[in-house]
Amino acid sequence: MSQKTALITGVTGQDGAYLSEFLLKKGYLVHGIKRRSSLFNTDRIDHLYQDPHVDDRNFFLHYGDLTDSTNLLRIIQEVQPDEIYNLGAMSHVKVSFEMPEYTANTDGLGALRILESVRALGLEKKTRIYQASTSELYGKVQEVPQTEETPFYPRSPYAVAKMYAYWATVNYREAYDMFACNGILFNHESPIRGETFVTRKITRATSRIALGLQEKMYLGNLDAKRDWGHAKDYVKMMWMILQADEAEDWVIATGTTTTVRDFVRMAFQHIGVNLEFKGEGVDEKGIVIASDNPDYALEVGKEVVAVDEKYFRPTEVDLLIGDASKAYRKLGWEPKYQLKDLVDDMMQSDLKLMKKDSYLRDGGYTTLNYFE
Ligand code: NDP
Ligand code: GDR
Repeated sequence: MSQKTALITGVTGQDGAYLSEFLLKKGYLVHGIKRRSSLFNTDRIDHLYQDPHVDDRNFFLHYGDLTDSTNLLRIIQEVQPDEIYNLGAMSHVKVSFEMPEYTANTDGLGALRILESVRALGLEKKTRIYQASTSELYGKVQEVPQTEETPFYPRSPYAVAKMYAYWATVNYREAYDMFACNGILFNHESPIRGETFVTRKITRATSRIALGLQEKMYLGNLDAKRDWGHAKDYVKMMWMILQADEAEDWVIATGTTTTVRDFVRMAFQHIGVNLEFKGEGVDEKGIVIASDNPDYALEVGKEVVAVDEKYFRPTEVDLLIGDASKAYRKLGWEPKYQLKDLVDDMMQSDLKLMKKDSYLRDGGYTTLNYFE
């Protein structure tokens, strides 16, 4: 079988990084689109980087942006991909309320630009397209658990933009017989999750509190429930979706849901600390009630979690829990990670990373001001 070529938008993101490594291991030629930025933005894929001056490369990066049609068209023409994974997005739900137009342009029209480029280049029969759709489409609870048939009710500019992309994907499949699929993925996390998503914010802050680098963490809605899986399991499913016999839309989820509050408890349990939550609404606090790990001893009675309403969203998604039985049945979906494994993986990694910060602090290598 000849070597396949994949093009990944959002290659510098959490999923882009895991998917690149996964596809390279499968023997693909992998091309990724990265944005120009004033600082290096390739931390997550630096281990895959190959010197452009050597032969036999299988990983290539192109500058580009989902808001730039001609750039996308040119890259797709050059690369002639067998598979495109459209993972690029302004992916933060809360931020989308502050940047609704940019979010619509990138997350909504960006998907259209990819689909239309493939069609304009006459690649409809060659190129298979994966669209990164999301459980945020379900928004306000209509039914639980959520399946491929559950109606959508988006609750943020992000979800509204992703809904446009979802239907554009379905429409191009039906109108032009393209192999274009939506993966409706529920939240998936990892040690390389962006630091402002709630799970990573919690594991990072818990580690910093344990090491005495920070006093407490401030969070928003502790009652929100999410179906959290591990990104490593989920990128494999993106690939399987494009290897299926037919182009379809798929829910990928673990089928269990947990509150933000319980995720915090689990992160502290990892370091041998038990928390109790007291109070209600903005007055709710997470207090240490027992601490039995001498490495990370925290004083009993210490307040380590507080609520700050600035993290509340104008419209919230209260409860997500997915039913991935179609993917279990037809694709053989079998996640390796349970929630506890995910929390342990993230905590181990963040404890290591934050220890670096404490060594720097103890060594006196703190940031200086430019004019001092
Ligand atoms: P990240 O936020 O980690 O990564 C997003 C990627 O998109 C980054 O590489 C980012 O570049 C890039 N990007 C942002 N804006 C643009 C733009 N205008 N043009 C081109 N690239 C852009 O997201 P994840 O890896 O977590 O998610 C991948 C995709 O899956 C996203 O589309 C997300 O909406 C969707 N999704 C994610 C879920 C999750 O739980 N993780 C669940 C369901 C869907 P840079 O690094 O320069 O910022
Ligand atoms: P989400 O992820 O909005 O589900 O979108 P996020 O981790 O941002 O929020 C999950 C839930 O936690 C609540 N929350 C907080 N969230 C953040 N970020 N910061 C806080 O301090 C905080 N406190 C409580 C939120 O209100 C929310 O209910 C993610 C993204 O990856 C999307 O791109 C993706 O489509 C969906 O998951 C599925």
